[in-house]
Amino acid sequence: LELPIDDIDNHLTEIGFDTTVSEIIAGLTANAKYIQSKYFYDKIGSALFEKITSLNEYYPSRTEKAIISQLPPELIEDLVDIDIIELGCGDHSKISLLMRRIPAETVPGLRYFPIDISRTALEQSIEDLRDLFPALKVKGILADYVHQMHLFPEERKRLFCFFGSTIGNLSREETLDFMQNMGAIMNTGDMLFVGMDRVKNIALLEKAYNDDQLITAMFNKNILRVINGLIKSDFNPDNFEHRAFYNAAFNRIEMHLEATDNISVKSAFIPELIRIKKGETIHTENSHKFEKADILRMGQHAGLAIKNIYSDENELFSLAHYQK
Ligand code: AVJ
Repeated sequence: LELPIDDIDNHLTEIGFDTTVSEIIAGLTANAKYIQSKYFYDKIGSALFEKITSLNEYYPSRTEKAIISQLPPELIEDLVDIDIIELGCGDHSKISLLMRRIPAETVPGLRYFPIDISRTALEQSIEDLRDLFPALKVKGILADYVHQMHLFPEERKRLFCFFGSTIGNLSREETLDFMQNMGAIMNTGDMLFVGMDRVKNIALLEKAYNDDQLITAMFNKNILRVINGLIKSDFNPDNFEHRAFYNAAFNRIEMHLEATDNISVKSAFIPELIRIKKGETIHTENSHKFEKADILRMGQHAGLAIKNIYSDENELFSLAHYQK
């Protein structure tokens, strides 16, 4: 199978700028204000997130990496002549750990398709992967993997990788829809790895989103700069404080930006001002945590078999292995 190398297919144009603008403005003018967390990841946001992943308090990344490095050899041996499709590649560190385990003679038979809505993240991933594994065929897909599953290549057996507990950003309902859609597009033999952060001690969870160096606070506030660029608005991030806490009713960390004053913001796309009262918050992220029962239910809902759940010894984090 020959693949045009060296490129990124851009499918974001199919979503359209108008949709993006009206989606953002709808969130900012709603009763309970919100910004979707996918807007965190511009160049600066992606760099800040990468910094978060190496913080002492932020256990998920290093824990998941350790789990990937220790996947059983029998599983790795099966990864021959397949397409590896990574949803939301972010930085390439996790897929690199997996690739490093694959014998060099097998690598030319693999194709790697990172899919992300961030061009920066894609370009960086592709460049780094090519440096590390010159024999690997790589092609980036610039797209929203939740809504554009029809773009996944389907000529060969596939391993879908959804690392990093990114799935935790979806609502419970969206998660089930996502799993059901994945189950529907997967063919017999296709595999799905999903990284999931687990329900645990609340103090440990809250500390992971309130680090001492305030990097998470910067990451949270940066979303206002991203929004300023997209809807031509004049948010001043200094008018907001970072809030992150565990919501036990929903098993999730919530991040908010709390206004320290009464604020009015203008956007070039709407005539009226966006008004935010002192103490009011803009909800920027939900990061759901999963019980073992959730992991099993998600497989059942998708019509997928649960081959295994790989976890660290403290069950801080799990990598679920589903298969059709
Ligand atoms: C990339 C979505 C997994 O929810 O933990 C990190 C993002 N937000 N610190 C998460 C994040 C604040 C992260 N995910």
